[in-house]
Amino acid sequence: MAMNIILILGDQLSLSLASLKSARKSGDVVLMAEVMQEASYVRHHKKKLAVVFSAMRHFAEELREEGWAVDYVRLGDDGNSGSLKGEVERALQRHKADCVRLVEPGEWRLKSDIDSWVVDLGVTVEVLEDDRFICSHDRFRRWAKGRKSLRMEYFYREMRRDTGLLVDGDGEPEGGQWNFDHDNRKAASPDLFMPKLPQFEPDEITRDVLDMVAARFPDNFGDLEPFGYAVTRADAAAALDHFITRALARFGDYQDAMLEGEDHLYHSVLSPYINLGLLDPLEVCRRAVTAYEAGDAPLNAVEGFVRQIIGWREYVRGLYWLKMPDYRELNFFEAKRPLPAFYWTGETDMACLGAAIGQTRRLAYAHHIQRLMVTGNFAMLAGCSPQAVHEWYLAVYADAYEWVELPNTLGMSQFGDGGVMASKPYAASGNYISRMSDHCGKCRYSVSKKTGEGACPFNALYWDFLARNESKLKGNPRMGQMYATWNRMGEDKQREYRDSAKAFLDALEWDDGSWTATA
Ligand code: FAD
Ligand code: DLZ
Repeated sequence: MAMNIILILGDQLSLSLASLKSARKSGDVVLMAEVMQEASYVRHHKKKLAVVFSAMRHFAEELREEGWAVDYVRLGDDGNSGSLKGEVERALQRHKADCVRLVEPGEWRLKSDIDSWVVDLGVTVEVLEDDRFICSHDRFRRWAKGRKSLRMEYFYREMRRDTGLLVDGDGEPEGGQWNFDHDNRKAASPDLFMPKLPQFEPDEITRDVLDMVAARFPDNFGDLEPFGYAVTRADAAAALDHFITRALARFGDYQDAMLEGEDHLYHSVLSPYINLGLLDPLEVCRRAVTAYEAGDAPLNAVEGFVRQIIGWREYVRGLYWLKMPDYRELNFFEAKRPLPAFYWTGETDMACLGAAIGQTRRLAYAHHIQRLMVTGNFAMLAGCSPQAVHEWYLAVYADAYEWVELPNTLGMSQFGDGGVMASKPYAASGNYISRMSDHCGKCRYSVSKKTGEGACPFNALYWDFLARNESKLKGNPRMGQMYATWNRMGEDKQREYRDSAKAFLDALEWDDGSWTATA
């Protein structure tokens, strides 16, 4: 039988991968390749590069221990062509093979590239569906077909029934409700006990990767060290254990909270591992449900956590493949500004933004509400182009891959799709941040001051955003109350808000492109 090259991409680090299941340990060769094409399509955070490369190298070792023949190409290896296509071509020649098999990539960009390989390389290219997701492309298309609105909630109920998670024998939801979100909006207070996140000491493989990233990507965003991410399946499992036993019980209550000096509160920080393939999403959910069944975590926490994974995560992936490639270009508000320079430098007097961007630089992590209601909200209110915002999110987080990042950024946080994902924009003034965090007490700006010098910029930006986009939003039934308030305000007050927003935006320094220029 002829030899096949089994190409495993950097975010496909699962022993259960469909391409491995269909391969022969004696006869086929696994190819993994570090290439500049993937390392530079955005200027990834240094920690993201280190997590991916180190996890890839550890996974190659694991495969060898399992008896696979692995051909691993390092970024600095002589002759590295810089692209996946080039590395496949070289491997086909090295091993005298004429068939490459791989699991479909997570990003449209790479899928288009792979589509050209059959012709360009003149070989057989077998692309298998990624069955690590619960919902297949076909299943999602069937769910979406003919629906006027593609709301996550209805999709999620089907995933609950499909997986049997938190449903009884009649397919009815545990606790009588599908969703306990209304219980999950408590503001955090500083006297809460926050579990410290486990830190994993870099081993020799990781140290080599850290040296390589430091040498080759010195100008990329973010701090490379200290580095404490898990890069093996065993350490990712330890991170999951830690979350289930120490944090899950309070995950629901404080899901939307933000607290100075607390980078993750009761969030799991598991997304990098799930997205890389080190943890299986269904297994993660089952562990949470087992904790509920054992009486170790309440239903609002476990349902909320399970919803993020079998609901949101599967839903955004389905939506991405349903709507791409056009989705990436959508810009409902026709917003054109670049990002403020402080998204890259972290230099801002706004305490909430300073905290979210500061920890993003340090850790390549911010939790959902920081991403949605602080950096996302600000960028939308300021009129930044959703494509510029997308590029930032894709670069700065350790868990960022376009299939999950783009719908969350362009759809959920920027309303760039005009309401496919969200029924109204996630726009909020300083009051929201004040209610959900303790940032405002330490901020140079006053959240109770609405306009002028020293007022929280979110306040004027919020009304300016509504005024600017009135023609696009006033027909939205969920925005009616806000426009009624705006229209009752009177012209002088309205002008004050708009002038205040303009003065703030005029004084900002904007990204001149130097941070986003790729190699
Ligand atoms: P937890 O709060 O502990 O949630 C548990 C798990 O649920 C996560 O690990 C993740 O796998 C999943 N999850 C939660 N929310 C979502 C969601 N909205 N979409 C998909 N999965 C979800 N998530 C990414 O994995 N990669 C991204 O690039 C990404 N970009 C985002 C950009 C914006 C603007 C926003 C608003 C959200 C983005 N998210 C992204 C979703 C979410 O913010 C992260 O998954 C979450 O913050 C990861 O931290 P955690 O592991 O502590 O999550
Ligand atoms: C993110 C990433 C990086 C930084 N580098 C590589 C790489 O060198 N080789 C590789 O196979 N994969 C890498 N990845 C992950 C890919 O970018 C990812 O597979 C695609 O974006 C599809 O999700």
